[in-house]
This record gives sequence, structure tokens and C-alpha cells, in this order.
Amino acid sequence: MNLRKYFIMGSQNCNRRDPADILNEAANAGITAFQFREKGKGSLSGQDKRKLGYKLRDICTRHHVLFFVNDDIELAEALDADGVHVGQDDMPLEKLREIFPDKIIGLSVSKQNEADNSPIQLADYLGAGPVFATSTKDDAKQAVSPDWITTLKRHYPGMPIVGIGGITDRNAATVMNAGADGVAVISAITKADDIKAAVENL
Ligand code: TZP
Ligand code: MG
Repeated sequence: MNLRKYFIMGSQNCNRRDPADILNEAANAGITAFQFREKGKGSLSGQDKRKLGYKLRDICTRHHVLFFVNDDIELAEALDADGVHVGQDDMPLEKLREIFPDKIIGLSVSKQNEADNSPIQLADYLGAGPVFATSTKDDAKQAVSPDWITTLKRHYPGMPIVGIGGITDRNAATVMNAGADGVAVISAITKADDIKAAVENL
């Protein structure tokens, strides 16, 4: 499971560019994982969401990029996703693991009490953040700094951890040096003038 360069995106992040074009460029440039996160202001739903999901899933299959779906259990099933990513307010991990014994399950944890109250051992990796301030997610929690990754890694030594939130090619190294197994980014790729360079610089 290679989560080193983990790209997250939905059409709402693409500023009128075709999401499939952006994902294609990112996949060609070497992302290792992708999460379809169609969520928030301007996002698609229903059939439109599903159609885009199929397209993006197919790009990942062709490029051997791990494909995750954010939160949407039915869609993850329909697209035969490699995994699902859930937050603290989504379906409980116990239930999710029952539904998907073989899929990769990612869980967001942004502070200690969330970690304490989660059945961490049922997850396959943790998303830790927001590491830095981000304007991509309206309801993002308080930035936690790379120290949070170091703390999580100390508590759960074998658990892969991906940093998320405000990560760019300029600060990604500090996230990795704090103990992360990968960096998850939205705007560092969707807003890049040169996606190939952005992915390579990460
Ligand atoms: N979860 C925590 S921060 C965040 C999500 C989905 C947004 C990350 O976006 P960016 O543009 O990489 O800061
Ligand atoms: Mg969620």
C-alpha cells in the first residue's frame, strides 16, 4: 500500500477544469493514491457524481494508482474502490469493517480524544490533520502541526499515517520527517500551474 503521494479531489476543487484531465496529469506524474472526494459547495450528486466516479476510477486502474472513495459506501462498492476514507462523523469503523472486510479503510484523526475514542486497530491507515492551515475545507479543524503525526506514530507504531491540510512541495518534507508515510494534498495539485512539476516536487 503506497500512500506516499496521495491526491484528493472532487469536481468542486477543479475550478472548471475537467477533473479527468487533472487526474490524468497527476497520475502520469506519479501520484500513488487518489481519493474521490465529491463534497461541499458546488459538488455533484446522484448520477453525475457516479458518472464522474467511474471515469476517475478508470484512470486510476489504468495507472495502477490506489483508488479511494470518501465516505460514500455505496459508491465505493459500485466503483470497486480499493478503499474508503471516513471521518469521525461518518459510519462507525466497526460497521464499515463488517461491510468491507477486504477494502483499505482510512480514518481521519485530528486530535487526541478522537484517537482515544476510535477503534484505531480496525483502520488500515490514519489521515492526520489539518497539519497546516487550509482554505480548501470550509469546516476544517484547528491546524495541528507535524507534531501530531509524531505523537500518533508513537502511539500506533505500525499504523501508516498520511498528513493532510495545507501541504505543499515546500513543507512536505517536514511532514515526512515528522514520521508520516505519505502526504495528502488537494490544492497543491489542483491549483498548480504545472501539475507534473507539482507532483514531482512533492
Ligand atoms: N481534511 C483535512 S484538511 C483537508 C481535508 C479534506 C483539505 C486539504 O486541502 P489542501 O488544499 O491540501 O490544504
Ligand atoms: Mg467524511
